[in-house]
Amino acid sequence: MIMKTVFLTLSLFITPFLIPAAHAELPLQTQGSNSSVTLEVQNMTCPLCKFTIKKALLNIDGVDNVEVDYDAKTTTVSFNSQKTSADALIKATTNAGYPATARDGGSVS
Ligand SMILES: [Cu+2]
Repeated sequence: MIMKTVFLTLSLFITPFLIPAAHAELPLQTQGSNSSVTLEVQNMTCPLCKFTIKKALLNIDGVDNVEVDYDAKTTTVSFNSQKTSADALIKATTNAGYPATARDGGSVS
């Protein structure tokens, strides 16, 4: 019983240190290659769709952050342009059932 408590306490203590460690493995070249794009996403019919889209995009290596706006039917993706591309993001949402296009005037920078 005591051992179990000690283990749980240790786990809680160690976890915050494990998360930054995983990020530290990213290569240093990622600096300066951060890009973002806003996609206009079709077929978003209910609020749960945003989770499907988010999951599909976060599965791509190089995607850092995904914000899905259900009301505006857009998704803004932050990604590493050395690892992936706007085309790959569009392909992923399309494969998940949500064809998308890069928003007009929304530059892929
Ligand atoms: Cu839905």
